[in-house]
Amino acid sequence: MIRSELCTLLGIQYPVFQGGMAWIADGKLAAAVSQGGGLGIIAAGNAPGEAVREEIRAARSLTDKPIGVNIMLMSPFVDEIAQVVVEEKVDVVTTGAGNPSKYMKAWKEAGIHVIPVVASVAMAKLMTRLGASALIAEGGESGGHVGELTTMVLVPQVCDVTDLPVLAAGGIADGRGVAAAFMLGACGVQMGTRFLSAVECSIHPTYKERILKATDLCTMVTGKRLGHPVRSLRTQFARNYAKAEYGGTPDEDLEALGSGALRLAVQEGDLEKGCFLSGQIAALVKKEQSAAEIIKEVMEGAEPLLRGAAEWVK
Ligand code: TUI
Repeated sequence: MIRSELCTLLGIQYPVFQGGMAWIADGKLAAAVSQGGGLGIIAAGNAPGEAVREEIRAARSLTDKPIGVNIMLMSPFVDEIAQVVVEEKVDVVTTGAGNPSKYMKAWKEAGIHVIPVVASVAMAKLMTRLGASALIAEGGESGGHVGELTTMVLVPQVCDVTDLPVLAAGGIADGRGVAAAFMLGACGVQMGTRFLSAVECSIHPTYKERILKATDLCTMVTGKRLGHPVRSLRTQFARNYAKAEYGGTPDEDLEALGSGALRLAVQEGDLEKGCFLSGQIAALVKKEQSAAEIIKEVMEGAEPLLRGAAEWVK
């Protein structure tokens, strides 16, 4: 069984986080992941504070294990969500798509473990100085909002500038990815795309089917021109968006094209107008399974690889 300092720190069985996927990671999915021994994370996304509070309570009704909330820092509701996580005494806050500095003191005083996603060495240093409990080094193989660096390049550089536990994210969906992440210096992983196929993940059947049928070149990045690069499945929507982006469509029209697109993918399975966020590793996601089975399979898959690594040394 693979355990690391993250397990002791957070009181979890396996050093596996489920990524905070906007519109997708609700209380039900998070509770299933936590019950399965990982850390389930509710995504606040662009939802208002009270909606996030309801999901936290839903998760608490399903599990007594630790639960996290991911706060997307570009949300218009970020201030009220920052307060809700304190009032609801969540165990862990992860942050994404920005700099959480101004909230960290209050979260720490409330006894919350703050574990930011960092996409650069500078952010890793800053978050270490401000008292984060651990860091998530997320490479651009991930779905959703992406940074410049790959997981392979980012993880060892982040490990070099911090004494905190580091989780690797982006491009991990099986035991090989976990073993590789540990070799790079990480002591845990965060997976998003792999959990899209979880039985407890309530996305539209079309979304699940597209993930299960995905191949190696199935994703693309759009949104660079507006400064919010996002990785998604190469659907009709993504192709149209890219055409508009590189064809001189005005910024306001481009914003309008993207507005509501995450919800349309997740709830309606709308291939024309929906944005189906996915990591590059989708092709490795082959069947629907419970969250608990996913965690067990991935972590048990890493064990023989890590044991066998010694064979390379003559
Ligand atoms: O946040 C994510 N992934 C996301 S957020 C999201 S919702 C969204 N909707 C519309 C447009 C954009 C996003 C969908 N997927 N991952 C974590 C992540 N954080 N990746 C990269 C970063 C990051 C980037 C810059 C973290 C910190 C950062 O700092 C910038 C600064 O302020 O210096």
